[in-house]
Amino acid sequence: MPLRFTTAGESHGPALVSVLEGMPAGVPLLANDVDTELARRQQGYGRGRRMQIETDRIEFLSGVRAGETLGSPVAMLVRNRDWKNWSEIMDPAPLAADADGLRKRHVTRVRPGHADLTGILKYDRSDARDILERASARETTSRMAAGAICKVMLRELGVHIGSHLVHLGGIDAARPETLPADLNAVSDRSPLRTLDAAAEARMIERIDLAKKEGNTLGGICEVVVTGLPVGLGSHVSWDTRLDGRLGQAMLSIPAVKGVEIGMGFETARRTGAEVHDEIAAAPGRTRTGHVQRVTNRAGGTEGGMTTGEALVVRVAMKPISTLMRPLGTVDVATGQSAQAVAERSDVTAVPAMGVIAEAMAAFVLASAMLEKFGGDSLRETQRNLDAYLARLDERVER
Ligand code: EPS
Repeated sequence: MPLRFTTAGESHGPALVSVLEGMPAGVPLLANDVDTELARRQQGYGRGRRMQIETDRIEFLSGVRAGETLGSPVAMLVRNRDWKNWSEIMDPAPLAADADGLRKRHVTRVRPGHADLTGILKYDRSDARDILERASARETTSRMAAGAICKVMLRELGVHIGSHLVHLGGIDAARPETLPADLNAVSDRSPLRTLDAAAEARMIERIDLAKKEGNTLGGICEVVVTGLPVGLGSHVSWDTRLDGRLGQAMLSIPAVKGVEIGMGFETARRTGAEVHDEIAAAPGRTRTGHVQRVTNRAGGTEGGMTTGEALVVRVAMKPISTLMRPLGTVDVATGQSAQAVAERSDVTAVPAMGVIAEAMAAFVLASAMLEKFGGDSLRETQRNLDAYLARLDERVER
């Protein structure tokens, strides 16, 4: 069964829902494994007041028993604590008292850059709240829940995922030559999840300034995955190439506008000799097939397959489209020009985006692992992985 997940929930509705199907039985899983990931997404300097209201906690509704997955769909619920302030606005029942058919807090001064305008035209709505509640990046909480389980499965198979912020609002963070072995243990200690303390101080000043100006900021995070075996994904068809699948997953994160793997866009500006990674023998490195890329400019994929080197994916997020000093727009109720609505929001959510990108990478990689190794139980998946690794060893022993 292919691994898949679906999410449901509005930002100010009663709860967010996530259903993950196809996870093998026997993956050790505690609510805390998910809660820890949910909490990581809630961090980050530059978030607004909403994050002080919410303390995201998972409730398993199915698929987990006695600390292990059962192989059945894992249904999960995260309640919105802010719901109590929005229950009337978000009430599914018709509001008879609404004289003009519009609810309190309705939105007609649509925000440039947001889903507001295109959404109401496409779905034929008069209140952009019908669109923005689902377009809100609050939905990524549900993705984190599914991704957290994928991460546990990958960890059991020797694969580890971390991330750090490398750019914010025009300021680059220096990327150390060698990343810390436990990347998140270091990046999670930083309020911006960056490894460069000097850049961090300047980024914080930049965020404070943007806040004063009623403006917002974007940035770039880098996801790094270690321990992958060579050969996940495939060169054979367009939709089996792992790069393409990672790209789709990353670009589906709200406000994400660009994805690079390894050297990414820079490869276009360089010669072949400056781009391709030379290969050297490296006996004992089973997961790469007993070789080593002398450099890892490819970022861990060749021909749409993992090489076994670290997978390096950079993800670029545009500035959030809710500005406290709003941009010009059209009020769709009157057709007149207006200032866009200024809803409570964040100055930046780039640190959170990096954590979400980890979750999306976890889902894509767990899917690719299960495609290659199968297994209705984790033990079976592990056995099949071990047999593949043994074959990689055998090839060099000949
Ligand atoms: C968001 C606006 C803000 C963010 C929210 C995403 O929420 P609110 O409208 O309630 O102030 O805090 O992010 C989250 C709630 C979250 O959990 O990340 C938006 O419009 O996208």
